[in-house]
Amino acid sequence: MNIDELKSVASAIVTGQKGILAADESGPTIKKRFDAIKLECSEESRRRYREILFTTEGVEPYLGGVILYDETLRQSGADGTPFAELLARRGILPGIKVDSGAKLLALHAGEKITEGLDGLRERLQEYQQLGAKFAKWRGVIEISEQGIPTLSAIQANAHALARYAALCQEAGIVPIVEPEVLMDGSHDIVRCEAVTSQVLEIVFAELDNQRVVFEGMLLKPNMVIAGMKCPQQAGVQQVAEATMRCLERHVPPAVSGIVFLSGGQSAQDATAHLNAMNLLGAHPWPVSFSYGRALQAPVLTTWKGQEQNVAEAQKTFLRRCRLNGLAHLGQYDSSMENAPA
Ligand code: 5MM
Repeated sequence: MNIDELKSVASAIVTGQKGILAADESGPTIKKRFDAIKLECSEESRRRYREILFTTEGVEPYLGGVILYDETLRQSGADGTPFAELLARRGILPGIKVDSGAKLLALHAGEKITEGLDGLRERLQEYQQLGAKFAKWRGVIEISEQGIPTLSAIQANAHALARYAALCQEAGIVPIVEPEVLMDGSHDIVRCEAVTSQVLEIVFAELDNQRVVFEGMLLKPNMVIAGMKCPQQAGVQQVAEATMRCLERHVPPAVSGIVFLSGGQSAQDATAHLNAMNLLGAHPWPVSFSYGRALQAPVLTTWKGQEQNVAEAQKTFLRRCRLNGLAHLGQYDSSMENAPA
């Protein structure tokens, strides 16, 4: 492991206005997204969709990295250039999702554990040869009335995240550690902050136990936000303050960057929250984005799977990248949403 190299890759991803496009939807997830626009989900339609995103002109200042799925890392653009190379040529680092998904945790009704550690050392070597510079693993923590999350489920997920991160650093790949406290449910923002705090505490203790070097990793957390079914939804400022308070208390300053997930927020909310956090003043780490749905949902509804909509879909994608890049600097304003492209 070369710590300086890991640190320089991690920092490059979040430098300036940059953040990450999470385009690592697994087969079932991308099918769900295509079903919503009534598009057949085939290897070619998935390839074409990712090509539209990756060839959008002008996104370079705003994207430091793109997270790919195994299939996508092996796919190429129309001219035969592998996607990883196509992105790297534009100065956008290719990354890879390496977990194999959240499965039911035994003896823990309603809770999940993310799997994928078996054979990971060997897979990382192959991914590195295919051009991946960083990786991602997502642990999922649900909040519900019946004593969920349990301490043991949090510990199991934190341990898996730490084992994954250690294997990545051993292979010279920057790990993105994603412990996602889901925003499904009716819990309020106070409960979200308490659970997120506990999760981050345990995750960083496990990372430390496994000797993960904080400077050579990125954290991909949820924002502290009320559950989608909670009658009291918090305002933008409240979300920003609670999230930054929680992270500043529980995330070591040595971590190279924070790249939030959007978790089901609307595209505009995710941008507004990021902006408000960056307006709160200096933080110990760059505070940026690693959005999936908040970058892609408007693109999919514009594209609708039809070639005649490609130019408009790319314009939509560029706009969301640019607005989130501005939010990373605290320079976004909601009036920009209606300004001409
Ligand atoms: C893009 O979606 C990623 C993969 O999801 P599945 O494993 O369920 O197919 C997902 O991990 C994503 O990177 C994060 O949840 C962040 O995406 P959002 O949409 O929450 O910003």
